[in-house]
Amino acid sequence: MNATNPQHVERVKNAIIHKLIFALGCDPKEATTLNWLHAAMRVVRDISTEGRLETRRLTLEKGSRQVYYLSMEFLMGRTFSNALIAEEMYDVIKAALEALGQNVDDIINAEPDPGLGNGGLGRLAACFLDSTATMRIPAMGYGIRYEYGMFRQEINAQGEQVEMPDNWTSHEIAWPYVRPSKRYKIQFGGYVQEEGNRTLWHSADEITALAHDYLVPGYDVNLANNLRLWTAQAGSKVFSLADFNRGDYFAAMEKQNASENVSRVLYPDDSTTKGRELRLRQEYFLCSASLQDIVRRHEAQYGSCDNLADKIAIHLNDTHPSLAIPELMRILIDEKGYDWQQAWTMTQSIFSYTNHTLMSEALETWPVDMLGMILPRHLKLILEINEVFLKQVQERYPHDHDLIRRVSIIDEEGERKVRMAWLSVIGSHKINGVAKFHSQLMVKSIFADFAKLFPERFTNVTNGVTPRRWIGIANPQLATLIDDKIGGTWRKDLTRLSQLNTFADDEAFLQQLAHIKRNNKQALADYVKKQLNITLNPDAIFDVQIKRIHEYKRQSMNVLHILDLYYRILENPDADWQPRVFIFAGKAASAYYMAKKIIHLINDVANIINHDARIRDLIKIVFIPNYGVSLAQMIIPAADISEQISLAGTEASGTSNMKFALNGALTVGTLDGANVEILDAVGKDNIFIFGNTIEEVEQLRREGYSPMRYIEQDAALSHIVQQVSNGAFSPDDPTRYQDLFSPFGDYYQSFADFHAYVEAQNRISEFYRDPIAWQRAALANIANMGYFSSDRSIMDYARNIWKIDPLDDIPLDSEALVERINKPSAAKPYKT
Ligand code: 26V
Repeated sequence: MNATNPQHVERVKNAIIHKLIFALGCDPKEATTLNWLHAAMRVVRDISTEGRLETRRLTLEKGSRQVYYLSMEFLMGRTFSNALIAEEMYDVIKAALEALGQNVDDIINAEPDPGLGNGGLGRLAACFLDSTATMRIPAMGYGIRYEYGMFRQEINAQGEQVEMPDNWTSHEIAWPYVRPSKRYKIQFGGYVQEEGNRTLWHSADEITALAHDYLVPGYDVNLANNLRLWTAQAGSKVFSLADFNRGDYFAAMEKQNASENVSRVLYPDDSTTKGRELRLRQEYFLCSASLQDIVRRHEAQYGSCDNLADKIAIHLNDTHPSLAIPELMRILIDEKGYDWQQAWTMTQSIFSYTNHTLMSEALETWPVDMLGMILPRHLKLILEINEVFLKQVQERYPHDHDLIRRVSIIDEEGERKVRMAWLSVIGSHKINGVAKFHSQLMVKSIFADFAKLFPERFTNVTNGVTPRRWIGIANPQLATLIDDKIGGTWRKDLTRLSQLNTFADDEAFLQQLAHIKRNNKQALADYVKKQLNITLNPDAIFDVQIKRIHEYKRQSMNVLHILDLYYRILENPDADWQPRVFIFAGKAASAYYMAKKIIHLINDVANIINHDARIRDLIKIVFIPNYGVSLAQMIIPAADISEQISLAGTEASGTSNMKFALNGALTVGTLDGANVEILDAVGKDNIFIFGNTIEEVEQLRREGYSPMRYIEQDAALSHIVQQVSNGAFSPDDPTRYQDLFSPFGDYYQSFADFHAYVEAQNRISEFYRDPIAWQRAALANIANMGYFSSDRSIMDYARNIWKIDPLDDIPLDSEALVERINKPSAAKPYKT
């Protein structure tokens, strides 16, 4: 569609008015920004819907294999801006809205950003859905439509995190299709009974899962995939009309509320897996609804499940949906009548699993007793799977009893527990890590025994990010500059960015890059001024660490460097210091004491240094509250420095590291996660790598790591730790940080890396003095990020794990598209 064609603009304008009146029942004279947003969304959704119908038609016609991506989290970000870019309607909608007296950017920003995830794992799922659609891979995401997503973070006057509910659904009407006909019964509890060679599950409770479909349009392909999110509705057994008629409204509603709690709230905790029954119910709710839906769709097309394994792949985004393995077994055996071995062969060839963390405390286990109480049929199946598996192991290694103990799905030490990662490995034909380094460590550490048993199952797929959102939407000026220089094909083939390498000595081009960065920094400074009333100097180095707050990510080491700089400036005020702005954002799990303390420390330190007249604004520290996808889109393009400073061996991949580099920030980072591959891609002169290697980290651990040793050797470090511990930054509560930099703690070895980190930071300040050299390094980052597109990740999955070919390419015709606006569908009818 063409914004310079007045007929197109007129058509779209009329379509928006039409939606406003007839879809939303709203008078244009009284319409609010949200009303305009919803009306414009509906116009774009019509186009995406055509793409969706086309995708289904092609999939059915070809009998294509398709993949189902099961994830407890999807951090989709705002929908409208993404759909505008995907359907190439931004300009025409902008012009139409302008003609209606509306500003497109205000309308885009009025959309709430649904926080249906914790962090990297959830955002990765969203980038992947975008890439499946763009790469023409038939795919469907399945998740939960939590009524309350990730909490909204506020920072109180004392500088502490406060968690507020995020009721994001209150205005959500325009994008999803609610599917009242797509309901499934989800059973819980009760007992199992053997009847001949059949097992009957007599459940105790039942709730209903209801589907909400969110279209995910591909970029420039006229295809769309679907994200199906489930909400819980109380089953008919639950609402007691008798109680209600008696006037006991509380009793009547109580049971209903209890069962609908299953989709009430996202677990905001990626650090621990405590015995949380509701979380287990949520996981099963997702798995059962999705598996029932998958099997129904397959049978509708093929009449039986005999060829299920030929036609579908199911991918487990971490172990959270791993109950899908016994759930498929249950459906195939109990409902479809397959024998155990047939069902198991199908199951193993259908499932694949991605591991996203090596941190032992994040590896899920469920107490056997709890699982047996909530899902007795599934526990029985898991025990059978374990028995068959252990028998095979015993045949291969008859004398290795310790191996049997280690690989058993049931952890028999202490309270008996089901190890969900083991179940996922045993039930899948492929298991992957998320960066080369992580995948190597995975088979040497947590999965070493399994890698010996099934070496062919383990592989790597390095993460990636979608360039449509992370340049196209987040950094429109950079996108336009790249378009001008090399054309627009990089949006679908990010390796084309390498053509930008030819501009490395083109000073005019480098200055354009600098100019765009300056504009993005100014825009962020304006936001910070407006929201927090803190003034940032856009000519300072913007040094950014934004991610979940976690000890292993070492935000506190970043603070140690800030304090080192602070004391050095105080000591030598007249030296030629390079001004720095330190930007932090990120949420701490509500029960994670240390992470919350780190946020408090950042704010306490900011409060003192920002107001210390002797510093003369050479340092500014800002903690931007309520980090999420939309904030990331604004902060990342404004960064000069990307902090990726986790202890080597702890960060599985990282994905913000890719987004920053793609937007021309230079990384200061350890040899961890995908940093290792970013180093290879951009070259050692264009990245600041520091700190101990994994071998050195392990060596220190073996020796008995002694933080005291570093404090004794380093007067500056010793001074900083003393000051913080003695309350120099918390005069109202001098003991507040006594336990933070304890010389007996430091599990993540910040003290050991401190010196190297400060040196790397000093090199950065020096390097920044040469703006041309800096921009050349920034360009080397942008131009060499081609590999880190999620399109490449998805094609790796499609070829090597899911075995799915792309659908045929259908060229877009802009005239035909504009004709479709507010007209009945041109696509042929299909069955879902
Ligand atoms: C665990 C749990 C436990 C139960 C409560 C809710 C919850 C939520 C998340 C997790 C595990 C989080 C694992 C995770 O997010 N890993 C991150 O995955 C990114 C994508 O692969 C990767 O880039 C990050 O390095 C990795 O930390």
